[in-house]
Amino acid sequence: MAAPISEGTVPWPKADAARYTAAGYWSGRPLGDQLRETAARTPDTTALVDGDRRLTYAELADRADALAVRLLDLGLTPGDRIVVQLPNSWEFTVLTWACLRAGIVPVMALPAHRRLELAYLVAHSEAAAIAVPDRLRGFDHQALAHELGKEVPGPWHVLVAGTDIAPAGLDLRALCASGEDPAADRVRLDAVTPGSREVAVFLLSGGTTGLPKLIARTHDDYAYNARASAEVSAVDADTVYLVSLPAGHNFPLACPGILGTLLVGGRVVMLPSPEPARVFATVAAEGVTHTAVVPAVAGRWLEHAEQHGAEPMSSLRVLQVGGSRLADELARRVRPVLGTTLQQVFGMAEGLLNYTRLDDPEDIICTTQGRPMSPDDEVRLVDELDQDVPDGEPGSLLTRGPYTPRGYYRAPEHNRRAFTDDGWYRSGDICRLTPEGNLVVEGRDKDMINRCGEKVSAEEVENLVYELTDGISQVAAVAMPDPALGERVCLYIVAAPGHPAPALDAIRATMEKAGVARFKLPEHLVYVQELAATKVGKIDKKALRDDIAERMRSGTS
Ligand code: OOB
Repeated sequence: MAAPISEGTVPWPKADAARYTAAGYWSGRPLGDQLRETAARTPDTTALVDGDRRLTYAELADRADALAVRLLDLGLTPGDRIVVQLPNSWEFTVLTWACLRAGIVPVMALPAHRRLELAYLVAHSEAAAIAVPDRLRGFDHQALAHELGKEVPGPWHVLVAGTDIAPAGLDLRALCASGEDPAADRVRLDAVTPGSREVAVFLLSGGTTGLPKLIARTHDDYAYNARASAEVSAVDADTVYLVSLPAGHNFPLACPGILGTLLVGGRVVMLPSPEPARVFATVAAEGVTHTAVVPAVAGRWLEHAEQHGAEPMSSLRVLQVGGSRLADELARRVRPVLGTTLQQVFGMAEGLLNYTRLDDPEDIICTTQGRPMSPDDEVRLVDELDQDVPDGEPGSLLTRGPYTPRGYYRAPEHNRRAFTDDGWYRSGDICRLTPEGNLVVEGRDKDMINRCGEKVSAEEVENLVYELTDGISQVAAVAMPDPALGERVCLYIVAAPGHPAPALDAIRATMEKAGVARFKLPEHLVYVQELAATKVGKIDKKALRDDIAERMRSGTS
């Protein structure tokens, strides 16, 4: 039997919870109920578009309810976990909505994850099911999903979106069909409605440790996250929101993303990737008004518009950019080239969201990462001793607030480091506050590589390389600057005495074979006799980052 989720979560202190409720941030209503209510208000409006498939609110809500009931009939019970590894698709949205209705908790994995990541997520969340595509980009997700079940002690359900479904799998599309009796489904689900303080979804942390952490987001906090985001980005019933980043990321899921748009009666359009030609055509065809991208994608879209014209983007009112630092120079091109308002978003799956406001002066929009979304977000910038830095000086960002949980799921030891004793989350971002009260992200003091918005833990990569590759005496993974992706993973290696230095291709192949997601594989190697060390004898990552940046500049890498 899987342990109840409540045993692994860290609740907000009672006084804070009462404060957030009194202020109206926490509504006390689970997300599934709130979505149902929107659907009841605008049943005939189109809610969801994926290629040729268009679903009205009534159709979407009824399909989600039917799926929720079928999941319960399969033997899943409220509180059970399901790993969701679906590409951007209507099935993703129906399944997420269904889970929120039935109190089944989706664990938001990424299509890029492979055996190592998925096995860990299944084990750590004690999942009873997984939802996968049959195949994607040549990879057999279905076969892997069945294999993962061999390690699961209890029943294991594999839900497959696609047409090529093995006999042991369940056809997710069939499970998403409209029910015979929507009213009966509703009654059945009313009986299992989750409490608003219960966990709604598990998000994955960007991670600075060996393994990614799970972030338990409650119905109350996540609904607030989505609704308040909708307000700051002017998402309403007239909005057409395009999803092209992986939908399981917090940004496209709830900032305001899919959930924020559906909560206010807008329309969600799903595309499998942010490839410019397809995006431009879809924006024009669907009249997209809002979308969210990482800086690397914004750069590709700007280039595309400069080459082919921005006319197809004329309906786009707000381009949200976040996930990694947007260069001021790129930011300044958004309005002139695309004719749209840029909104910088500096957020984290752990909670805190900072937004530039749509009516901020252009200079603020282009040179800062905005300010906290909620009046009750608390932010401190501190030095190494956790003392507040003087105004305007860079410091390490700590935060608490109504949608920032107080600890990771089932990670008490890690929580002692990642949170202060009084509940502040240590984001690891080095920021400075401008006189107007906006944050500028200047760097980070966490050991992570931000590859095009995908976060790679240096420690995780180092552990894998040690484990999988012979002949290595020391290894350090560091961020290497990259014009297209922002950063890539670079390895510094000291070969063991008497061993030939291992080649990059061999290291990558071994890691891939072991089941590591491709975006974590090293893309560059530097062999050295020894690794730079700090005064206390730790590997000096900063020196290594400076070294690789210098090698790139001078072309000696
Ligand atoms: C978003 O969430 P995560 O959890 O993948 O990553 C969070 C980290 C932040 O701590 C920061 O290091 C970095 O990503 N980051 C940014 C940034 N936005 C995120 N660094 C500089 N400038 C930005 N604008 O990445 C995320 C979650 C919700 C909304 C947007 C992004």
